Amino acid sequence: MGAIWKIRSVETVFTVDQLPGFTLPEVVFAGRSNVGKSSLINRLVGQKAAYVGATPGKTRSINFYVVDATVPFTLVDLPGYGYAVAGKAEKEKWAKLVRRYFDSRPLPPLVLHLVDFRHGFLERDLELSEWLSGMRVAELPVFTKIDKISRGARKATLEKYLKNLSIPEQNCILTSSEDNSGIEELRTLIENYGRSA
Ligand SMILES: Nc1nc2c(ncn2[C@@H]2O[C@H](COP(=O)(O)OP(=O)(O)OP(=O)(O)O)[C@@H](O)[C@H]2O)c(=O)[nH]1
Ligand SMILES: [Mg+2]
Repeated sequence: MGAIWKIRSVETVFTVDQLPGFTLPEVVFAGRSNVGKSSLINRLVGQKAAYVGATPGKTRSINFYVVDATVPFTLVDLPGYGYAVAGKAEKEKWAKLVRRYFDSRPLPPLVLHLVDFRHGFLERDLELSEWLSGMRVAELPVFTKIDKISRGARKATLEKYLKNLSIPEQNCILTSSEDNSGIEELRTLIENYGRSA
């Protein structure tokens, strides 16, 4: 068990001028709407800090959670990528805000790209990866909702998703906010990043 995490403060950002200055190493939760970004943050911090909903597009702001741990860091909850119902204007607003967030950081944050384990990399995920790499932002895949796939099928499922991608299997973290799978592993990864950044 890692040390207990405690949220020191929360900042909700809707516009570019509200973006907070960089103070601590940052870990970003990116991924399409409804993939489970907010649920995973809640699990990691052990409290219901982020708003979770059954309909996509729940998080419309960038939320910064400053966490006190052995070494403090900030968790950054991005609004879902490509919220299905959002129109063109809403998408452009998303892109502008998120781009300005990345541009404003002196250190590239650790970006966790959350991918639903029931679906693997969908078109929208590939689009997000391309968009991030276009900004020279490196990402690490974290699968969510693995409780939806039976244990026996997980290895083959992961292999299938990674087949045509240059991502080593050992770099992937499989998580569930439902049954806590992979949560400790992810906590350790984040703490180590916080220490080394
Ligand atoms: N079974 C299962 N359901 C999950 C898991 N994580 C999230 N969910 C459900 O998936 C839905 C979306 O979760 P959120 O955490 O709000 O997803 P999000 O990525 O923050 O969504 P947006 O803010 O809309 O971009 C909710 O109904 C959650 O209860 C999981 O690990 N397992
Ligand atoms: Mg959310």
